[in-house]
Amino acid sequence: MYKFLNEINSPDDLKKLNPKEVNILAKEIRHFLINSISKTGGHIASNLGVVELTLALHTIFDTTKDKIIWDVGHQSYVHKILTGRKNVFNTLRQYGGISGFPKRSESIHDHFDTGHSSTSISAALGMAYGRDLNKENNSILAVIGDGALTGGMAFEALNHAGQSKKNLIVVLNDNEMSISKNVGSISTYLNNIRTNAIYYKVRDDVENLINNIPAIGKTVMKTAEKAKDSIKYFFVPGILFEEMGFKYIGPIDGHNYSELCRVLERCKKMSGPILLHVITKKGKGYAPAENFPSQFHGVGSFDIDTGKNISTKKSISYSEIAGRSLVKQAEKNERILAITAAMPEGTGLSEFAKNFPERFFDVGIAEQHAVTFSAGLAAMGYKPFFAVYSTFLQRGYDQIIHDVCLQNLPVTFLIDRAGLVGNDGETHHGSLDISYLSTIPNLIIMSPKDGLELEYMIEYAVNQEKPVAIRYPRGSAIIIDRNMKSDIYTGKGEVIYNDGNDVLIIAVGHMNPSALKVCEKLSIEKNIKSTLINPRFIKPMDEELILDNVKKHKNIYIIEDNTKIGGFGSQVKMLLNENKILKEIKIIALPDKFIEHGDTNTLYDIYGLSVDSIYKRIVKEYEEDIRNV
Ligand SMILES: Cc1ncc(C[n+]2csc(CCOP(=O)(O)OP(=O)(O)O)c2C)c(N)n1
Repeated sequence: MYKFLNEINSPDDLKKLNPKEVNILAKEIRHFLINSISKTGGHIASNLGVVELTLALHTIFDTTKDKIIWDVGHQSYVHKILTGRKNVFNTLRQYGGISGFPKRSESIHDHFDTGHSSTSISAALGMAYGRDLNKENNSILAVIGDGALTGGMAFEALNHAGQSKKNLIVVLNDNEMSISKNVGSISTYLNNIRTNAIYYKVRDDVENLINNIPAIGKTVMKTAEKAKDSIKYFFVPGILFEEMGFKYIGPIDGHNYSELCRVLERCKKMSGPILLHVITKKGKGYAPAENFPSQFHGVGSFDIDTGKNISTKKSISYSEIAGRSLVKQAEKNERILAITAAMPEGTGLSEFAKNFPERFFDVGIAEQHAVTFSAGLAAMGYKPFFAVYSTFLQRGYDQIIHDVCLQNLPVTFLIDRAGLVGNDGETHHGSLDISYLSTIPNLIIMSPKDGLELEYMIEYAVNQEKPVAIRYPRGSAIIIDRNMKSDIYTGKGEVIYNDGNDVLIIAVGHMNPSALKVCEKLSIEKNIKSTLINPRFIKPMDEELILDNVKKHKNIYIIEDNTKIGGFGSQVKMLLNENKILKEIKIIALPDKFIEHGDTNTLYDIYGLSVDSIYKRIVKEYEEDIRNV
């Protein structure tokens, strides 16, 4: 079907093509990407934007020895296609298939695993030092987007790299977008360079002209340079990077393959740290993605003609409930503020941003800054709510401890995507947060059993003068009982099912709806009678409720979608130990490993957290227990 793509099985095959053929190949790759991602879902817009850039990188460099680090890594699909993974591309992000991010375990062409943003320059610089210590000779490149450049790590790395004088190429892929429109002063700065690109061309021509005037030309230019700051700042694009010790090259057209090859070849021969500024268009070549790059950042399966999502219409998500509840609270309390680190849509904050633009802050991909920024707002008497994915909050760990909890400031963390997130896999699962948050003094940690309870918890948080964390999962919200009134203000957990004392289940957060089904099934199919507790509070735990019920039961299970180490279950075990209660507690939780990518239902099944697997385990152990009595 594809004249050139069919023959591409490694970068060596690409190197056989002439520029005209590569331009046809670029079209074929776009067609292939759109078709394939329309079925598997994935990060389409970013990949359509880097087709020519990736082709040029693989033409000029040899990734069996040269190292390219893809920041975030969501834009590495073209790289995957060119490096021998085209024939398994239909397995992208599926369980057992290839990952949506670079993986060293997947290919010799992947040199560093990514998923979280802004790491590439640090990793590349480390590799550059390693290369030189080894006395090796190869090129090392970091490909970083303008969005990822808003992350603090990127600046720390630029600061170090600029002084290091190491041979290192930073390719800045500037498409003016993060997931949403990019924010911040660096973004404005890049925008100025872009809009002045024509002016710089004129400037180069004038400079050449003056230089060529016999006798005085060079002197005139030197004098101009000496008058430094004002003139130089006016004359040199990318002066910020130059002043940091980089050689700035650009801006160049990121969709012009031949130009890219020419410039990359030049960069390859230069020494010291180089910043190559490349301008691309997110979604290039597919109108719906070009027109709506945010919506096409990450997609499920979609109809190619219309661009419409074809997965079944889901009910309201936890993120939407969180966003709407916060709007509701903010209407009553003008001290409520909302903060996001570049994820206004994903975290459900778009409506808040629209309703209260002056009380909404998108700080860029800067979670650590977002936490301390929130602490500052709280210190001024405000009620900041930082909505953030569980996995990305890991970035702000010390800030939660040092800047929020140590000072007992009333910042609320709305922790979205807690638990397994599915196809994005290892780098994105929110499987550690109960463990990493529970150790922090002063922090109230809650997890709602359903969408309705999430609303109550947000209202509860508004009324606390302490730090609060509320963790909830990705996807459609379940409502167990619309009429259920919450007595959350008592600070207590609740019994949500009780038809006897054969088995006790304590389920954290959204494990409750599954546990409820298990209880009903146990009763109907096996006549095993059970009690189900929703603890609501992970910390401080409702010790009384738990101890009372533990005493009444023999078969006790704790279910949580968090790693078993340091999770809620291990804290209950500690509680029993401290109270000298010698009872076996069985923890159904995630194992101590990084969980791979795949559909969440498949993963829940594999790791024993689906209704079916919980039910089977309890029945098996219960029946064994009866036999052994
Ligand atoms: C630490 C962290 N926070 C948030 C994200 C979510 N995220 C994934 S891609 C992205 C935007 C990246 O923008 P940019 O680097 O410009 O790449 P583009 O998609 O525009 O090519 C964000 C915010 C992340 N991957 N890592």
